[in-house]
Amino acid sequence: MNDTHEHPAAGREALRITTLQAHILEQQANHPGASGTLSWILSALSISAKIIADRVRRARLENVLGSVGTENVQGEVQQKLDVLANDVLMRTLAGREGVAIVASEENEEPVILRDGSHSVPRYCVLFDPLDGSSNLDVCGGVGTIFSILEFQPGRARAEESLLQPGARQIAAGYVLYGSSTVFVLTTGGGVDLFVLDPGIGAFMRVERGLRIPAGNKTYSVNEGHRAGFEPGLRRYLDWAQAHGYSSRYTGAMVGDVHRILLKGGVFLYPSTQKAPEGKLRLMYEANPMAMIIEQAGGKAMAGPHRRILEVPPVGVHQRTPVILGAADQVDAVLAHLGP
Ligand code: AHM
Ligand code: MG
Repeated sequence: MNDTHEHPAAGREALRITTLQAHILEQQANHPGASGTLSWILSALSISAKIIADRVRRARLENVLGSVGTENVQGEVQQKLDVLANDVLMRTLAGREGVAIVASEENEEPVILRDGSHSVPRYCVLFDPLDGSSNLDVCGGVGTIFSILEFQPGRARAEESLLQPGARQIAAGYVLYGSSTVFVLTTGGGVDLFVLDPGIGAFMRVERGLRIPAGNKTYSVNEGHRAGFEPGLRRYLDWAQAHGYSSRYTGAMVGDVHRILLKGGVFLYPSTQKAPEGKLRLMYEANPMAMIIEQAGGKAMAGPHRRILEVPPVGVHQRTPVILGAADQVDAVLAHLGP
């Protein structure tokens, strides 16, 4: 008699143990034509995240806090760990056959690793290696943000492949180096959450298909810039304060977006009189976060009528205003803005 029994974990996601690596292979199996190239790139990003997490944790002990005394292409002071994290990502991605071009906040020009004359698709990987790095000196949360686009062979200049609107992203994600290290990933079929188990050195899947909750009366914006905000945004802040809203702002977009993904609310980095395009970079900050937020049921806008994902890119380091979060909370902001 055949008396085999199905283990309860076969039917219940909560009982399964799934690493990021296994998750990536699972996703690949759902796309029968997939070459596995993208999976290799995601695995390089996961290894980079583990190395960077380790460096961030030991930064004070190894005396790698503080600035290197140089500025990046944005004219911002580079922290030693910005440079270190950038180097880790460059070195892991350089070894992956499927990566054609790498573009980073820390490099003025994209790095062309390989051309596209190859039988399988190749990809462009764009990233901010250590977002919010000024938080490092005070042990605050920092993160890595990445965006993956398909390389388009046959263009006059290889770099032109990078200038695709965010709606064309193949995958996007971030890693938050906080009280634990979390990896958030979307490949266009929802948003999944992984936590690094330091004991075994693997990212473990802890949640699938995240949805941003509605009804959280919290906004996240640097109110120190209020005097330079457009009148509609100042009206929104007055309205929110009169209606019992709270304010939360960590100074690292990754930390603020992660809170909003799990708890709701809205994050803003708007245009100001001094910085009409805002501060955040479209290609490796706003676009990947916008894809994640939309995949989790939220909204991500560059202005009253334009999704971030539809902003036409003209340069790798261009900036964009950002309003993103739970759909109800983004709508509340938009309702106060001018036409
Ligand atoms: P960075 O990429 O140089 O770290 O700058 C981006 C960061 C975001 O993480 C954060 O939301 C913002 O800058 C904070 O800027 P501000 O200090 O102007 O509020
Ligand atoms: Mg940044």
